[in-house]
Amino acid sequence: DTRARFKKKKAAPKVQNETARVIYERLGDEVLTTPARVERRGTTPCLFGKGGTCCRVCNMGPCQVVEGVEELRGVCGASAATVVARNFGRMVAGGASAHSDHGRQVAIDFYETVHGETPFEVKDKRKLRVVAQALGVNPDQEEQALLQEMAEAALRVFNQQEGEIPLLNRAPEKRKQLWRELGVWPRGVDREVVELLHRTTIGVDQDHRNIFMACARTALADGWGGSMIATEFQDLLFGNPGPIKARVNIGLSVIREDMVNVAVHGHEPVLAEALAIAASDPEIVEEAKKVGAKGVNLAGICCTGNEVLMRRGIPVAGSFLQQEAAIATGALEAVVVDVQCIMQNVAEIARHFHTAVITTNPRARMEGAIHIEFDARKALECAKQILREAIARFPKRDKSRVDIPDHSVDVVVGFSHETILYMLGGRFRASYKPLNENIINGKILGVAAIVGCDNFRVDEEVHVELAKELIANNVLVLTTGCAATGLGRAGLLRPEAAELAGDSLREVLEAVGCPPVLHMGSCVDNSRILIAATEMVNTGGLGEDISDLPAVGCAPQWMSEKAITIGQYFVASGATVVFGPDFPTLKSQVATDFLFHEMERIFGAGWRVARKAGEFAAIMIDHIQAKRKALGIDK
Ligand code: SF4
Ligand code: MSK
Repeated sequence: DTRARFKKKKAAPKVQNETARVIYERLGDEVLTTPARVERRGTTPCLFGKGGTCCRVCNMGPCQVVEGVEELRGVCGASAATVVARNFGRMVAGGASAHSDHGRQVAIDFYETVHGETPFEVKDKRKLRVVAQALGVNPDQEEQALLQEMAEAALRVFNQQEGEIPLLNRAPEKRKQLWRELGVWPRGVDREVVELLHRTTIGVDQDHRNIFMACARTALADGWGGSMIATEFQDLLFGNPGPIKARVNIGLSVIREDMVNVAVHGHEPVLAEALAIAASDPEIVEEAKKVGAKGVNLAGICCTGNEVLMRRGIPVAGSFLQQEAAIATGALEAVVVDVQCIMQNVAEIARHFHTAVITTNPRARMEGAIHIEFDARKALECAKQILREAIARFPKRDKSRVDIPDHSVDVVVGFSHETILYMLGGRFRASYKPLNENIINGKILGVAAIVGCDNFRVDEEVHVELAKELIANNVLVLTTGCAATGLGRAGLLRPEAAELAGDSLREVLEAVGCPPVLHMGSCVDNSRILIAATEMVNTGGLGEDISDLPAVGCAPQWMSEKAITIGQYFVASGATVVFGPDFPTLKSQVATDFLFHEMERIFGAGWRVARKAGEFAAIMIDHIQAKRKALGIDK
């Protein structure tokens, strides 16, 4: 039977990531790790599910639908294109709700902060007026009134029922006109997500084209709404990232043998910020010393890691792929989690060590975890309570089981769009013109974004090979999310990596001391890429719209629904994206043609799919060359 089959297979998992591989090998069969689960399940998941043609939105199904076979439509008569579009729409709604619920929490934290209810304060005063203007708030008013009005305007982005989300006004004129003509300018995040879920229930929207256009509107609500609120208000509260040196990957300077180690894992930085403050509190340091440690050391995982890396230089132990491996070093006293990308297997791995898994958010609890609820209004008390739980675990650490492979690597991070403007743009003219001039004269061929997750079902680190190929061809690479951590592990976030770039890109990078791959933050920070692209048009004078730029995005190892939403908001904003190693619509040619070709006609950008690094690079470089030709700058 299935159970016996699963048990019989011995784990010999393929692991793309060297650090994780070393640790997993040491674990052997002791614990059922995620790669072992992949191995035991086999390599071929359900093809209907994978290709998007399994419908289970009503109880007459599930219906597995085959395109072009009349008898194999859904019981209700649904075509493959409709089923695929509905499933895709539900992914977009899921992804948008995740990032945007994060954004909403940041807006609430900001509201409470400006009303004096949290220990935080608004750190970035320079950016205040820029964000106020983007929200349609009059920046020329007394600061406290301005802050309160901004807090209310930020919350309205989510619950507004009619009208337009104001942040989209930042986009180039031509794009705004297009969104209005197409009727895809989102009204409010909540309305768009709920409407998309409604449309994709049984018996509502049955035109795949209409569903895909609703996907575009919902995704725009996320990118230019919820995610942008998250990015901008986190910057206001915790500071705008600037260039900072740090370390990534598991290693002795990241996970410390002589300290209480606490991994912060998830997405919303407010918890990690509070933990960072509490970790240096003399009272907490003293308590750590009493149990024989030198103090409390924080290390990041996934996007919480990227947030504190960008702003505080706190090291990142790992991306999504390394969450189990970090625990299996045997040296983590606690993994503190909030929301998103925390695998349930984390609790299973932790059970074999002295590590406490501490959930902190009422939206995300886990079996086998301790729950200490985090409330931003009592941020420091909560953070200290969490750290005390970790400190209490330190004496239980079994030194004979501690093994920390020393693979950590130096990185330079903190490339917010303001930093890029300063370093590669006009330091004194505050414009992207100098960057654009280097694009026009061909020193920089174009710009590519490598974003998104890493994925246990992909055997190789596609991000790394791809980035090397792109920079060798003089393409400047921007990165966010777990892809950024992987590129850091490979040493590509160091200025010295400029030596891997083509001659002309290297010349530009060496003049300013930039790495060839610029870490722009967590996955909500893809909104920074939207702003950078907009600024290249608005202040840099390269083309009239984002779709004119020699720029392209990709998510070669996407895993989360959030990546699909990100891809869709890039496409609707005029940036073509390449996803891989597969795509959730491929079992309907009709639906896929719409996304890959018809969207290109409508938005000037479409979706593509590739598997291997070389295929990604070829598609992306061809796309950049085609845009250069259209701009008349192909030399
Ligand atoms: Fe089947 Fe139609 Fe129900 Fe979907 S909505 S499960 S295709 S009957
Ligand atoms: S954490 S969404 S695995 S990037 Fe943002 Fe990483 Fe993807 Fe989660």
